[in-house]
Order: sequence, then structure tokens, then C-alpha cells
Amino acid sequence: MKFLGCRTALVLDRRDVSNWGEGVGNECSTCLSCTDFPFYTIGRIANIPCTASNGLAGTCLIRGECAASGGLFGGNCSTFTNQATCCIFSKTCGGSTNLNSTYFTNRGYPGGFNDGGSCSFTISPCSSAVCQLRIDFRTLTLAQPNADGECLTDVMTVTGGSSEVPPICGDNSGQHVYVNFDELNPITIKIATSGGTSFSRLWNLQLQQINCDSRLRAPDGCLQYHLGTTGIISSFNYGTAANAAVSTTGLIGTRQLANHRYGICIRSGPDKCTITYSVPSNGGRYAFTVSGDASVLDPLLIGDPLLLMNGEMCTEMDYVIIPAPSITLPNIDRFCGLGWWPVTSTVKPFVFYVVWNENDLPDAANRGFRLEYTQNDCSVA
Ligand SMILES: [Ca+2]
Ligand SMILES: [Ca+2]
Repeated sequence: MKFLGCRTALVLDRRDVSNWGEGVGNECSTCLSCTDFPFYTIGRIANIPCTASNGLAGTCLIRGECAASGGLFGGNCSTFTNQATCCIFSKTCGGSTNLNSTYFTNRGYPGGFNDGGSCSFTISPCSSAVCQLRIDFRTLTLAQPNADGECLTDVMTVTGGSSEVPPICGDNSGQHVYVNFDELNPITIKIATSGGTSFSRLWNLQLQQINCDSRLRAPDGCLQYHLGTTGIISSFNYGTAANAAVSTTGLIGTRQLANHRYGICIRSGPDKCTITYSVPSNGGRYAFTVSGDASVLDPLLIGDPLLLMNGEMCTEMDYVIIPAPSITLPNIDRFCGLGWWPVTSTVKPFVFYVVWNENDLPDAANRGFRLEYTQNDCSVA
């Protein structure tokens, strides 16, 4: 039996709010394909986001519907019936989804994948009310780039959207990206690995569809969008350990990924007027090492605030842009070098631009950045 009106039966039942919480995804109702579950879906329970007993994000569904959709039971999620389960959708290579909150993992996850090949996953927007896909890298460990920051061994690419995601490899657990859907066209995530390099790859990507009118929607031009009044931002593949790759000139390789140019946006909190970027208390010496040869420096000098450069000196290098910094010299919003000093930006929206050029010579042993941001009250601006 088909039930033509099934989509209308999936409207949120706002009485059942026990599983609503702060966080990404809680404003987007779940879209289910119109298959054969009229009995389950006519207003029986709210198909809202929930947190499963194992901590993963799921969707509250009647058990039969969860099983028939290929989901896994994640514990009860309704105060109305014990037939409801927090349904988790976890899929791997070759899969596709039009369901909100799906996980895309490597074959064999949570074990590693030590082989070559191409693994793709396709996400279709669940309705015309959806504008963006947020991909949270709960785990993303791929092989390091070559010494010049090129993802030649392993690479993750995201295509089909109307905004760009740069190629990504290396260690990126905890990072995320936003992609704009191009109308109702699907977005494809592809992870290509080289079998010739023995390495245990691991990925578990959480895929959340963001409604156009959601407060979680990232502004245009933002590859990343941070929601807290304080938090950590870092470049892709930032890590304190050196890349083991050595350049053709014998220099220690970079961890920065070549050709990355994107915006990291930070949602302004209430009564916040400025934002300050500084080295976290546990940041270490490599917290801002984006341009220059760190391999020839005395290790004790790396990270020294005096090694932060700005303005015209950064033009031919990798640099970051902090709009309207609290410095009065002209053309000073570009920052580069091998050390950091707290910089405050005085304009909204809060955005931090990354501009990595196409190679990493004559740089060496760069790590990228890992900085803490703090939004400041208007009264102390
Ligand atoms: Ca560099
Ligand atoms: Ca570079």
C-alpha cells in the first residue's frame, strides 16, 4: 500500500521535545523517502533528531521503519511509545542517502582501511527547504601530503555542490566543512587512496542537512562555521608532529595543504563586538607556523611572537587575513610567519581567511595553525 501524503505525516510533533538539545542539526526535521510506512508515520511520533545511547546522532523512528530503512537501533527516544528507537544510519562506500544525519564510514570501520581504491558516497537534499550540507569529520585520518602539501597519496574531494571544498588529506578529525547544495542536485564525497602506501585510513563523517532558514546555516563564503563564543580554529591537517615527507631539496615537508583558500566564519554571540585570536594555553611552539623555513631555526625560537609578520611582507607567502585588526598601519590585515601574537578583529561578521599558495617552497617544516578565538563584550571593545 502506498500512502501519497506520507511526507505531510513527517511534520515535527513539537509535543515530543525530550530529545531536543543545543547543537548542530536540531532544527532540521528528518526527511524520509515516501516508502511503505504509512502506519508508522502518521503522527505517531516526532521524527526529530535524537542522541543514541552510544552518543551518535540519529533520528527518532518506529523500529520497523528504522529497520526497513537500513538503520541501526540506538535506544528509545520517545516518551509516548517504547516502539520508537533513535535510528542511526551508517553507510559505507558506494552508498547514498537522502536522510538527514547519516554517517559515512570507511569499509571495516571502526577498523582501519589499508588498501587502495576509490570510495564514494552521495547525499541528496531531503527537500527544497535544505540549502547546505555540513560534514563533520568525527574521524578523518588519511595519508599525509607530499612535502609540498599536495594530497598525492590519499585525497578527499567533495563535488556537486555550488560552493567549493578544497582537496583534503592527512589528520583532520574534529574538523568540518559546509557545502551549499546546488538546488536538488546530489553532493558526492569521494575518498581515493593509494594501495601502494601502507597506511591505516579511518573515516567516520557525519552528514547533516541544514535548512535554508536555520540559524545553523553558514553565511556565503564560509567553508567552516563556528558557533561558540570561544573555540579553536585550525588549518586542515594541523598537527604538532612533522610531516615525514622530505622535499626534493632535502627540507622537512609541510603539513599545510597546498592551494587552500577559504573562510572560517564565527557566529557572533549576543553583545559581542570584537574577536581575539591567540595561541591556546596548550598550543605549543608550532601553533602558527605557516610561512618560512622552520627547520633552520633554533627550536626554542619557533613560535616567538617576534616571528609573526604582517602586511606586504606576506604577499608572496602563505598567510591568513584578519579583517580590520586593531593595528593602524595600512594593508596590515595579512599575517604570516613562524610565531603569533594575539590579534583582535574589530568588524563583523567575524571571519578568518586562509590563503595557502600552490606549493610550500621555500618553506619547510610548517604545521599550519591552531588558534583559540574569544569573542569580546562590546563594553570592552
Ligand atoms: Ca607554508
Ligand atoms: Ca605554501
